Amino acid sequence: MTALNERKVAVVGCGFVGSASAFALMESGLFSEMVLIDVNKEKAEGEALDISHGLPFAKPMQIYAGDYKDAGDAAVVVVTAGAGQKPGETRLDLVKKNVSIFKSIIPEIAKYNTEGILLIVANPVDILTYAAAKLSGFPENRVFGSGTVLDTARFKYLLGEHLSVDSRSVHAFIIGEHGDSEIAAWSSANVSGIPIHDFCEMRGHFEHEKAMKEIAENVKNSAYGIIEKKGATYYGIAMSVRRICEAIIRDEKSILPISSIQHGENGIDDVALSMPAIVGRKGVEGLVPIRLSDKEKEQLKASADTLKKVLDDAL
Ligand code: 6V0
Repeated sequence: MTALNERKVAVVGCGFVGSASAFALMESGLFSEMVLIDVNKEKAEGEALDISHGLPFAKPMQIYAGDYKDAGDAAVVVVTAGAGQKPGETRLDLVKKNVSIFKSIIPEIAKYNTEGILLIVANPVDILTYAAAKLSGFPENRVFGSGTVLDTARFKYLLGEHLSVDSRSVHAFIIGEHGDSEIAAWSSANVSGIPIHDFCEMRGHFEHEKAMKEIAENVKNSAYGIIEKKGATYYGIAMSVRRICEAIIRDEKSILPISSIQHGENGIDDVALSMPAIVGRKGVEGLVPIRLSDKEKEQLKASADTLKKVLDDAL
């Protein structure tokens, strides 16, 4: 068993998402060592060099391309390897390809690293988080997915724009699948403690139903729109990866909607999906039971059922 280096991160998969995440992590100053791993070693080497050349403007660290052995002492292993969505494809369409890639990657990681945290980013992230937990044999608190952290950021951004207020003062979650069945948890949404509808009215917006529908649809379809225009999404997820790593490494116990295996909460069992959770150095330290309306609970259950069907077919 290799002792962990608390200041080391490994990024597996150096495509758009992996390289953007590596760049964001370099800038974060959270780590002093980062290994990049990709089946295409040259790509990993190229990214490591390119990102290293920014170091004189950031904080010193070692960045290099390596293999799974080099990830043995990483405190966090970020897994972005896998095919991305093509225009028109859903995240669930990626299941077969990416589960098969995970069957080769995860046991390799777990062979050398037994103590670190596995942060799953590749899609469909909920299915792959479940698969990674089973394939690694790690305790479940140490295997979780970026889940709806990105969708929640999109939600806050859009609400911030709609209400002309700093998106960081918006408290609202997207929960469930990171994908088409996700749910905007409106009933608990607020701006600095003021219920969302009250704040909307303060800002001169009174057509709540219409605005809620438009904003939730916009969040859900964001990735499709970006992929249509530029072929992939990566900056938003890179910042999400950075934020999650920050919560872990600094033991912040921040509440983030990561994807983890559920055990009976809201009547959902043995499937990974996103609910707000406390994230710290031990990984997932507990779920936060935010208030949900009966309709939101039903939608969450339906989201879990969708994922469960895919899981049953995929694993
Ligand atoms: P990409 O640019 O095709 O990069 C994928 C990388 O993985 C490539 O460099 C491949 O060489 C590498 N790879 C493939 N197989 C292996 C393997 N067996 N071992 C090691 N490396 C391998 O895709 P992109 O970076 O755009 O997307 C990566 C994944 O992230 C996809 O599944 C996306 O759908 C997913 N995203 C997840 C998001 C989230 O919110 N969770 C957001 C955006 C994309």
